[in-house]
Amino acid sequence: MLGRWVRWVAENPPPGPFRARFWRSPLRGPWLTSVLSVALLPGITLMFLTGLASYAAYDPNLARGNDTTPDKGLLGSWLPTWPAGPWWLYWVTQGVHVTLGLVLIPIVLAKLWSVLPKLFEWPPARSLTHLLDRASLLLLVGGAVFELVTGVMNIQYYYAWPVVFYQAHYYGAWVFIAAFVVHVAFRVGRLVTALRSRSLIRELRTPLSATRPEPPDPDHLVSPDPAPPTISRRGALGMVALSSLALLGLTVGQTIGGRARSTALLAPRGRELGMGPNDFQVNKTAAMAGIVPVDDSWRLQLRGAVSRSLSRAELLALPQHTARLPIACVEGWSTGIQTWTGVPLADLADLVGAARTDRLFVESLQRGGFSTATLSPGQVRTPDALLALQVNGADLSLDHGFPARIVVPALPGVHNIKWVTRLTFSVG
Ligand SMILES: Nc1nc2c(c(=O)[nH]1)N[C@H]1C(S)=C(S)[C@@H](COP(=O)(O)O)O[C@H]1N2
Ligand SMILES: [Mo]
Repeated sequence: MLGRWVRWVAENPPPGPFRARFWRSPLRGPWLTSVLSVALLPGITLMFLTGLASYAAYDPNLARGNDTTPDKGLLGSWLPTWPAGPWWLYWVTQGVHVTLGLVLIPIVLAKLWSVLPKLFEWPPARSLTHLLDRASLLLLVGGAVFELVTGVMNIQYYYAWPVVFYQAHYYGAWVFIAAFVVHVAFRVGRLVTALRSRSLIRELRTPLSATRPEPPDPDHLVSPDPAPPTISRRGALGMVALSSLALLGLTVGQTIGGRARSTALLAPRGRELGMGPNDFQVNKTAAMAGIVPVDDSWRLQLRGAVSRSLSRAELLALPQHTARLPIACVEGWSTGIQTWTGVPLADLADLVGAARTDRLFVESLQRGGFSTATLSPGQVRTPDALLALQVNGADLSLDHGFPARIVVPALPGVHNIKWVTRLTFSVG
């Protein structure tokens, strides 16, 4: 009785998208899906690797001020310490991560469109394996959408949920990549077969008038009742490629920085002009951070084996070092290369008898927000790591961190603390 009922349900899908004839695009088919997959495969791999790099760059295992994720356990504790060079390392890895993430959006959407009928497969489960396979797709599609949506929300400063962005984005990435690996492993055979079924070159030469559906496939991607085509495969692929190129063109300028920034029309903040030599992008202005103008009573507090305090004039009287470095933000934008001058962090460490293996805890006049960071011994001791007092030959502006800010090669922007008030060197 029950068996007959189950069979009846399986043979009678509900109306609408659950019926195969609902899907009529003549372009859907394993070849088109596979071409989009091949474009995504290296893209997603690179996204995952640069994303890992991004998390590692926070040096979450240095604790204090960096990452407070509780129970990160195996997913975080294995991360190596982030190096202090080459100087462009974070600029490139994070620029690639954010820009590529945007560029992949049209391809991901096209890929989802190409397999949309599978979402409405009927019956929902034919067997236990089929059910597990579909559940893994839920993690795959859900994970991809979650990562893209949270990523875009973050770079657009739209914090709608009370979760810390990078924790959610990081854990989401592991869920997604696990589902992705399973997905690729189970489908790579079909992918190769489908790619061999047509020549890409020939397809790119086929106009609309000669566009025909792919032959019926075991996965039922090809419509059983295709409508006449209204766009060729090359037209569809071209549309996706152009969308990706447009996103690239409208965002990459924010990573390059400098004059290229004016081309980044999709960047959430325009160009916040500083004055004269300080005329480069400001993320958090002094007003936004609640910083009031700092006067001559400011003194830098230094703590190590001994404690000291230095006025700005005393800091300027110490040997000064100049380094040309960009500040590169996790959001993918950068200040472009600027010329920073100040006291090497290593000199300040020596001044208070810090050990070569000491970490540095940085604190700002600002309260809350991104106002503290812990730097590794390697970051403290690299020659271009500075407590910067000047930029491009002039005193730092208040918006860029006057009286003093941290500038370290390959360090994520957020750790280049502005309005520094205290530096504490210690074992941890
Ligand atoms: N005290 C303090 N320092 C800070 C920030 C902040 O909000 N407060 N923002 C950080 C972030 S997220 C970045 S990307 C850089 C940006 O530097 P800029 O505003 O000088 O361009 O400063 C960092 N230093
Ligand atoms: Mo940032």
